[in-house]
Amino acid sequence: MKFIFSQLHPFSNQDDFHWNYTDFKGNVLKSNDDILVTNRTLLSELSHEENLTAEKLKKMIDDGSTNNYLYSVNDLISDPDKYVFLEPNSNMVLDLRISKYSGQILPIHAGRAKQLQLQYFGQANVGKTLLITQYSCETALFSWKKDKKKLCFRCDIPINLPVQNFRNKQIKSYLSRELMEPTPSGEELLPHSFFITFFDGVNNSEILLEFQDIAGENSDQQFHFSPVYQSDFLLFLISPADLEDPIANKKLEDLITLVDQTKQQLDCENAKVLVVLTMSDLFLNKSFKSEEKLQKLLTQNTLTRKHHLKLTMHENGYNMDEHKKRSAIISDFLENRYPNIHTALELLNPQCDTSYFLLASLNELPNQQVFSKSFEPYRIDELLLYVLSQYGLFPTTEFQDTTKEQIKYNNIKQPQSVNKIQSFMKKINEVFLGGDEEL
Ligand SMILES: Nc1nc2c(ncn2[C@@H]2O[C@H](COP(=O)(O)OP(=O)(O)OP(=O)(O)O)[C@@H](O)[C@H]2O)c(=O)[nH]1
Ligand SMILES: [Mg+2]
Repeated sequence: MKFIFSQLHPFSNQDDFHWNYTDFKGNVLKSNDDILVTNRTLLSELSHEENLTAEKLKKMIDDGSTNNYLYSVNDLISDPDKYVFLEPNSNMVLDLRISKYSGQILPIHAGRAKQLQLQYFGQANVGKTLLITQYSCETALFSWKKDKKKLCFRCDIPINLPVQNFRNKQIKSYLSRELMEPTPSGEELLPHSFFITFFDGVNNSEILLEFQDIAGENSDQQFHFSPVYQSDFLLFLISPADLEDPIANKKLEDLITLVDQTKQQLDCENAKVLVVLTMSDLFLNKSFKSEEKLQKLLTQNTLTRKHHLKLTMHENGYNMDEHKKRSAIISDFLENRYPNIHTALELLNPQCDTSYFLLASLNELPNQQVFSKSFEPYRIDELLLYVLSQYGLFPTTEFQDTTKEQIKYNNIKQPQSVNKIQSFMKKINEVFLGGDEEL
């Protein structure tokens, strides 16, 4: 294949990335010295038909067995500011970049756009993987246009890679409406990466947004070098079961305290904590009926589904007044009902300005294997739009007449009748129904 560079020049070591990129193991990549390059053909030859994980790649790099497959950029020719390289002897184009330190294949805009990391966190079964995967599969929800303003949200992971991974498997499950397995603790969790551009009518801004998952069972084993403490936002997901079950509640309190202590030890300025209550449908249960303000919140969705999910509430920009009101109600609910958890959470952000969200990926109790085709998630848009609005990548609307906005709310169905089995649902049964009701 012939490859044409506009200004051929030998690559220089001084060429740094425009922005640092932190890979999924927490290594900070600063320049082309931190990467190796390859292409899809070489990768598939290297894999020998086996599944090629980042860990395997890293091992091969360390063994020196990738020599004819992965190249150091010093030996190559490149075009300044472009992240595609040419091997001068064979004229081979090398357009995939790999972290030397972790074996991760990098997203297209790694080093080119500012990276924003959203680390999902929380105990097992709170809905982390489903929510991350859902964002990956519902990107159209976040592609938005109003007047001259425009938000584009697109996948940044190189397409058609000759590798299988957990991320792809989860996406397949979601699209076929199958429930996912709990994330195994040894699983390789690569980020879901998106390149986001926002045109505000005058200027264009861009960002490389990455969602990072974690296996819930490992959440209390994240120490100083974990990406958990390098991320920009720590999204602390909490399920109703975490709160109501006394043993899970104590475990949650300990986990929050552990995060607080580690942040203190690290003097960690990153990882601003956002608190996310998940599975909002379970808050409609009778044990929460006395929480009137919370119940009212649960009747108002921001999304509707025709064929695709669509924004209703925040279609003109993120409504910050509404956000503050809702956040205060959720905070009060936690303070009154679970003061131990609330106090611990408030201490996580030094200014005690924690924002609280309430959402549901499914908004219904799934049966053993599948969830319904027409399921309507509850307010999943808000978490992401809030983060984007904090970086000027989505407009905010403030001091609006929210009574007008409320007309646009989409009323929520009551939770559907529940089918049997599945340990997760048994647990829910024990916590909320006392374990004696027919599921
Ligand atoms: N009722 C209800 N169940 C949900 C909702 N969202 C997720 N679930 C269920 O919660 C269970 C756990 O979801 P996951 O996304 O696998 O949870 P996780 O936090 O990744 O769990 P680990 O991987 O073990 O850490 C699954 O069985 C989901 O179907 C929801 O909105 N409502
Ligand atoms: Mg998971």
